[in-house]
Amino acid sequence: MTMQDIAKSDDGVKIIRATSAFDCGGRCPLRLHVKDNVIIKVEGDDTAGPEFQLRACVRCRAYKHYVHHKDRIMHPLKRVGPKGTGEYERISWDEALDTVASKIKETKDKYGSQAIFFLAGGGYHGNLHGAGQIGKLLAMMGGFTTDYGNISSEGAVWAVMSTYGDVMVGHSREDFLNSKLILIWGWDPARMISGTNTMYHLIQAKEAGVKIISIGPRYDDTTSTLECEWIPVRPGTDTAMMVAMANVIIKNNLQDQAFLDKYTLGFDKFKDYVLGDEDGIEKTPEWAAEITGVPAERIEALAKEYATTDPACLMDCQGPARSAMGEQYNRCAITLTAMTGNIGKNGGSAAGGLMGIPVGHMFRSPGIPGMKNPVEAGGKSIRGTLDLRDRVIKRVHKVKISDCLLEGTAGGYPADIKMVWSVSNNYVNQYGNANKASRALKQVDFMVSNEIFMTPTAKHADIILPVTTAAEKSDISRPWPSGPYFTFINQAIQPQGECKSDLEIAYALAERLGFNDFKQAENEEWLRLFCENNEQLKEHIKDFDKYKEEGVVRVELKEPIVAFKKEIEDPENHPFKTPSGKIEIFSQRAADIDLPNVPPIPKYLSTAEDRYDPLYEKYPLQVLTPHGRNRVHSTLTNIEELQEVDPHRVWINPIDADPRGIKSEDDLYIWNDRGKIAIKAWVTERIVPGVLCIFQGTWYDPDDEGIDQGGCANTLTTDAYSGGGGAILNTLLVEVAKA
Ligand SMILES: Nc1nc2c(c(=O)[nH]1)N[C@H]1C(S)=C(S)[C@@H](COP(=O)(O)OP(=O)(O)OC[C@H]3O[C@@H](n4cnc5c(=O)[nH]c(N)nc54)[C@H](O)[C@@H]3O)O[C@H]1N2
Ligand SMILES: Nc1nc2c(c(=O)[nH]1)N[C@H]1C(S)=C(S)[C@@H](COP(=O)(O)OP(=O)(O)OC[C@H]3O[C@@H](n4cnc5c(=O)[nH]c(N)nc54)[C@H](O)[C@@H]3O)O[C@H]1N2
Ligand SMILES: [Mo]
Repeated sequence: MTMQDIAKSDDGVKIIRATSAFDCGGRCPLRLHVKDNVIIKVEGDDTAGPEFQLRACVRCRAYKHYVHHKDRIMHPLKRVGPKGTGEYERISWDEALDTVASKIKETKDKYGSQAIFFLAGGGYHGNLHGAGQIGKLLAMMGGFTTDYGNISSEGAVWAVMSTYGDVMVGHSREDFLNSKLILIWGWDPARMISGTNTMYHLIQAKEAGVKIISIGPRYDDTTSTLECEWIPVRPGTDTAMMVAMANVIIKNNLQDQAFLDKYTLGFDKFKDYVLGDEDGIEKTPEWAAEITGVPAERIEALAKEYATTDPACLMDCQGPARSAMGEQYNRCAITLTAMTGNIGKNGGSAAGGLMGIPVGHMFRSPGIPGMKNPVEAGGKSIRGTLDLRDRVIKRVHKVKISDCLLEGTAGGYPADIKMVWSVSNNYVNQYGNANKASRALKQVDFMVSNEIFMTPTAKHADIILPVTTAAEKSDISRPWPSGPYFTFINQAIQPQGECKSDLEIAYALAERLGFNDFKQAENEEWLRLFCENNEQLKEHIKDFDKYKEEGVVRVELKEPIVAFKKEIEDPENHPFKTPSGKIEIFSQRAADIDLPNVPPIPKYLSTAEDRYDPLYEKYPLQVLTPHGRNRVHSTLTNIEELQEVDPHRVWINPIDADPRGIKSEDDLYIWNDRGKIAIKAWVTERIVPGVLCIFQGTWYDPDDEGIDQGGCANTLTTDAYSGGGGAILNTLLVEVAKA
């Protein structure tokens, strides 16, 4: 038993230092007050003075309502009604594990291991207890088929890999103070956190007099908190605006030509495109104004201000990159930062949307590193290639899992899937085209889901294995993407009901399947060994017991971390990791792919489901599907206290609402050819006309007519992906009307 009893008061309340393991990017130290195995109160960080406190937000403040929610799955379940309806009966762990073990063996014997699909998501961000061990077990059993790519940030990853050859493109947040101008471009850290305390550092910069301008389709929480100028832009058109800014910079000869000559490749080709020498169309501010809705004068003035303010910081992110040509937005943002010589410099930025710094990025789920999946033996490496066609040899793109399940080898997918094991994800709800995902899972022979709640995905499983929350197990964790610190999750309470962690499920199954040496160490011992033996970790975590006791280890930075500082200051010895060793504004690797949606220089191109698509006549509204403030994806959606914080409403501008007779709180239907949702209205000028905003993550809940009463954004989104592999979750057209 590893219960921590760090402080004990007379009334029998213990205070446990922990964090949640949610996938929000933050990681906030919590003090969980526990009495009689119940969390009765949650307090935040007290391990530093106010200026260094890692302040928890509304989601972790509601942690006790989540851990002790009445709808927790408390024991193994077997499906007794049709798939998707949620009709289950209680069974014993023995029966559940025997069934799963025999289904694995049966599927392997009858069809081969490739017929088993391992579907793992980001629901749990601890290091020891997550999905990795289930993967390891399946690999030992002969392997599995799985997906490739990242539902979050594949567009941005492709952009930075093609341009820099590196994903570490961030600065540590205190470097904002060194800037003179910050352009927040499609980024809303007040809501999506982006590393605990990012807003704190932005507010400090604002108070110190740094000018901040926000560019995006919504007047979002960050813009309102910082009270900064908002430049409204239509979704999916940022690249056009950036290209026009490049035009203004070139026409006024404001580019840092010495920087471009020394560090970059292919600027001339980009310049030919921008000036119209390539295709006869000059990308002027007037050209961009028609596309973006931003007045030409504003684009011109912004370009000049950005190019003449030194240093200036352009913060692009991943939301706009989750669109039909998303990687071009990040590629073009990088090009602007190169044109202004802001890369590798304090107060500047490398752009690229990922914002990671190389501290605390060493955590991996055990079982994944070095894990050989026999099914993939002989397949091409999925890493290091920009050409997605090379990756699909053995794996399936994340958003194409439904098609793989439905079409199998006949559709060109690597296997005919008979069994699915879903761990810490809500596939039906969170990937494009929920109706198709539901259809696909319904025709799988056997599905098992490890879950905490009866989610829309779990409802498709034949067997559900009840899983513990992070409060019920000890683990180590870290924030992404910024840090720099590590947290210890001390087990606060005993597992609820009969719940087990994924790790314990893997152990129990390993025994049944005859892998007697599967378990390498007791949990706490495992954590200690991991911290002591991991090269990067041991540099920071010098005293495991202290780490555990205090719940957090902070990495002291002597100076702010600045991406590519070495590459800029000492280019001879530190080339960029691209084939040319330079920042590749022109990418030969992209040119070799030779596809129209993978241009070798950053370009704005019209796409399916934009305003120029003929479909726009039928469906004249664009949609944004950002991440909700009161939940983490679909996690916490069912917490009533959090629903009150921010009721689920579609944002609609009065210009679109009035002609349709729509008022705030009206019941609406929103639909396209993929599906139809029911949702209430919020009429607001905080969104540009012609665009709706539906926060993703509410639970898919189709009624008898197939209308999703849960208002799930992904009932409307597509399961297509961009040229760089980005999930297209912010490019879609719909119509809306009163219900
Ligand atoms: N509260 C909360 N925080 C979270 C999460 C959560 O679910 N809830 N999820 C976490 C995870 S896993 C991730 S990957 C990150 C995601 O972080 P992001 O990808 O940054 O988040 P999004 O909310 O998708 O999008 C950010 C902003 O982009 C804007 N946007 C969308 N399309 C466009 C466009 O075409 N142009 C412009 N200029 N702006 C556009 C949206 O209005 C939104 O405000 O957030 C993390 N943090
Ligand atoms: N329309 C639209 N869709 C999006 C996005 C968007 O911007 N727009 N963003 C996308 C992004 S960035 C992401 S990262 C994905 C996230 O999508 P998912 O990775 O599917 O995330 P969640 O919806 O939070 O689902 C996680 C599930 O894991 C469960 N869980 C938590 N802890 C554990 C555990 O220890 N073990 C097990 N077995 N289960 C656990 C939770 O109960 C929850 O049901 O969503 C994507 N979907
Ligand atoms: Mo994500």
